[in-house]
Amino acid sequence: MRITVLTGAGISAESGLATFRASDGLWENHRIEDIATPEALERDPALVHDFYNMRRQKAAEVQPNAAHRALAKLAGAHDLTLITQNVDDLHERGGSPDVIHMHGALNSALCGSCDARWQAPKLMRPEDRCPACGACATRPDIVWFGEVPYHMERIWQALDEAELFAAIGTSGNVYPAAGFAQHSARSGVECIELNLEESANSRDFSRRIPGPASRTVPEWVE
Ligand code: BJW
Repeated sequence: MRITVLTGAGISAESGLATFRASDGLWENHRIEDIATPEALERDPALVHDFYNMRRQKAAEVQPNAAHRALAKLAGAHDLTLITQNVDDLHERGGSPDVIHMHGALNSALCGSCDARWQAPKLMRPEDRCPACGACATRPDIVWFGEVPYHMERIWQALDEAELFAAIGTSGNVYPAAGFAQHSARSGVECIELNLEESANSRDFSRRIPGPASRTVPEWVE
């Protein structure tokens, strides 16, 4: 069966990574909408680098959970396209062979001048220089608000070819990902939501499986 799965911060919550919109999901009193922008990097590069340095360090300390591992198992049994909004590498470390990171990756650095990419060091600093062109314009390889998410062509194709779409642990607040269920439902594709709570777009799903991902995802995959 052709299945497309979208994951969000909720799938990594039980591994110990904070979600964005929970009451404890703030960064030094900043909303994610105020810090995850190119303008924020320009305004206060040290603050933005600190945010991603902290998250890179935390992501390296935690382990994939049963939900990440269950999706790796699903890939072995079906034609699965796994899209994540998450910038951690827990899907890869949980055994998933091919993960589409539509919002980028913490372990990658990007040159804002020449678009070169390289392995991010543990601590990125505003004064770091690009190894390719030498420009002092390095940034985390993350898709911020107002920027175009990565791999969109491949994603729309996977959505159009899927027989089943599932969204796991995402609040449905951020587009274009928040529109995937509606897009799929309009083509008659069955849409399933696995989430601790109702999301902003729960109405677009024909079935909801409530509960923590570490329980619901392995049960759903079985
Ligand atoms: C559990 C659980 C457990 C917890 N088990 N579940 C007005 C209308 C429509 C759109 C716009 C608009 N104004 C602006 C826009 C566009 C904008 C947007 O959507 N803004 C909104 C605020 C309205 N979007 C963009 O700018 C995007 N680009 C774009 O649209 O380009 C145009 C274009 C698109 C396509 C083609 C061509 C052109 C870019 C968005 C970039 C988002 N970046 C971020 C930060 C960077 C990454 C990072 O730092 O990590 O990505 S924002 C942040 O939100 C992050 C996440 O990936 C993303 C989604 O969050 P997520 O994963 O849903 O987390 P939470 O915390 O919100 O929810 C957690 C969920 O888990 C909850 O539901 C819990 O219940 C659940 N949960 N524990 C199961 N144990």
